[in-house]
Amino acid sequence: MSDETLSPQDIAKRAAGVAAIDRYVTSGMKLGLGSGSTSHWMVRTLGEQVRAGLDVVGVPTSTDTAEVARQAGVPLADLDELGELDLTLDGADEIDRQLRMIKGGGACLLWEKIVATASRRMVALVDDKKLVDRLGAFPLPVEVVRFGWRATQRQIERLLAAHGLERAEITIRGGPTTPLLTDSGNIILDCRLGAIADPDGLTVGLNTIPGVVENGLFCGIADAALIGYPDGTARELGSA
Ligand code: A5P
Repeated sequence: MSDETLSPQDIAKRAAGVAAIDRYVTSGMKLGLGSGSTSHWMVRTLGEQVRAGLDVVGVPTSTDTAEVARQAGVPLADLDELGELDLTLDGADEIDRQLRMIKGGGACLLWEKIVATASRRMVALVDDKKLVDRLGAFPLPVEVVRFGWRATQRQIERLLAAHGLERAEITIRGGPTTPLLTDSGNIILDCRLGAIADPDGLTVGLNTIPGVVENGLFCGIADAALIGYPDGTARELGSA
């Protein structure tokens, strides 16, 4: 894709996705392959390197990424065949300076968290607009089972109120009649919170609610972030 057809944010995403391969990937690695447009730049670049002789195997974090990887010629395997992965490279919707993230804008948070935590290292690939002082402007996705989802939503509202977030607005992604289903067949509740004072406490609390499968707060998971800029450069935050 030529630069004329890309927005400055897309150029920044491409910068992070492309630079990640050169910076972090070496032959023999078992890789977690993230989801979303930034990760797909990374997967396509990985495919070019595989065609040039790089020997890696990837575990996709969504059916979409599996398709992009197949088209790019990246060898894929099942997570349970590979055991612990060397590295996961994945995007994010927001990231703070402690490398805590909101993920799940593409509804892939469950597989993304399973794959990231099955990896020795995780590097977030983001454009510069994703770096925030405080998480929460991006709606927090919470994946819940379909059975009794309104009861689960009420429990989430109670928990949010206990975290000082009583004005949170929660919507079911896709709407109640045609909800979006995740790759695991669950639904997503998007929680508009504004600002999250205690992401570490909130992620633990959410995951204790029956019916919640996983939430989009990723705390203590990323080792570093590679931040892309519209001038085509990328810089590391943290250390992988
Ligand atoms: C997918 O569920 C998300 O976690 C993505 O990683 C996130 O939405 C980032 O997407 P972009 O790279 O397209 O901004």
